[in-house]
Amino acid sequence: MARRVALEDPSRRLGRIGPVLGRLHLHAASLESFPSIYQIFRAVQPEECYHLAAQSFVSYSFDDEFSTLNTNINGTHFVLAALKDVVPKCRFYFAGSSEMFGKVTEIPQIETTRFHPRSAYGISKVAGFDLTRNYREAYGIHASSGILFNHESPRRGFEFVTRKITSGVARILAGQLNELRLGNLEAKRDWGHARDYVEAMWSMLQQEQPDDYVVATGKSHSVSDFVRNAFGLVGLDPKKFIVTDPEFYRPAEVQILVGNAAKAQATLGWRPKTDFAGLVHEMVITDCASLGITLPSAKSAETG
Ligand code: G4F
Repeated sequence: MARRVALEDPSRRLGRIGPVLGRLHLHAASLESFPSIYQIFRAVQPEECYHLAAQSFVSYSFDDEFSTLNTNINGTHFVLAALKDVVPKCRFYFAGSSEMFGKVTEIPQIETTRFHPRSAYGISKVAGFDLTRNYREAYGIHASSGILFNHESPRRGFEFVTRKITSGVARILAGQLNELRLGNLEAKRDWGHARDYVEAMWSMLQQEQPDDYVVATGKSHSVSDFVRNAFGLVGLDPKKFIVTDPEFYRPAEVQILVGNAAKAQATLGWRPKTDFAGLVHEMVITDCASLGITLPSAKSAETG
């Protein structure tokens, strides 16, 4: 499903899924329009529905709480309500988030860890998670939530810190940038590869019973660690380029996230295949290649 504005300008708006566009049938609809979602369910009669759409940039949710809450909460409600009416047998996946844990009450976080979201985005994901559980319990929908920790890839948006760093490294090498401005370097995240995490999503919908699962690597690294690894790969000294800028600090920060995916491992047989060093390497190498810079393909030694 894609908004009409995106369908009309695919090279700009859908560029990141360019390589698979030919294998997809995109339907015009908007998360903000219940009728448009309803019509798609009626036309497609899907067996599985992966609801990943959202205003997903945490930082932006501080600038515009209203549209984040409206789109994310109503959008999830619209999808679930339409699914229940039109295709109640359709299996449903909701993209929950480790941001729901926010100011964490235990380390590592598991499915039963109490939620304490720290942003409108996190709050909207808790609401979506509760809606999903309630549709499962009240209406018998096969509805599951993945509580996914940060998952990255070379297709990550440039505003997220991982891609900001790896694209920054490439631009510094290419002589297009001489400093990289970042916010809180001490924040820690459990970063995995999106490629691995979509397998967990799919796997949840193949189970007989719907349920909720943490999907994480179990290892946490700071933003500084990510910087050191990415710059280290190309032999640059980050101290010469990184500038901390208050503009990129958040009014309420999630300091540390680290998940325990034991349940996903036991029930789904899921394990991440790409480690932190492999992820950083793949992102740096891809961003460098896009600017015509070739790096050796050997994996980095993980630091930090
Ligand atoms: O890359 P981020 O913007 O991702 P964040 O906020 O952790 O959210 C991502 O992961 C969630 C899962 O936990 C998803 F639900 C969500 O949709 C999204 O995909 O920021 C990561 C960390 C933060 O602590 C932030 O304060 O990096 C810190 N950071 C430091 N400097 C920065 C920057 N983040 C951004 N975006 N830009 C900076 O310059």
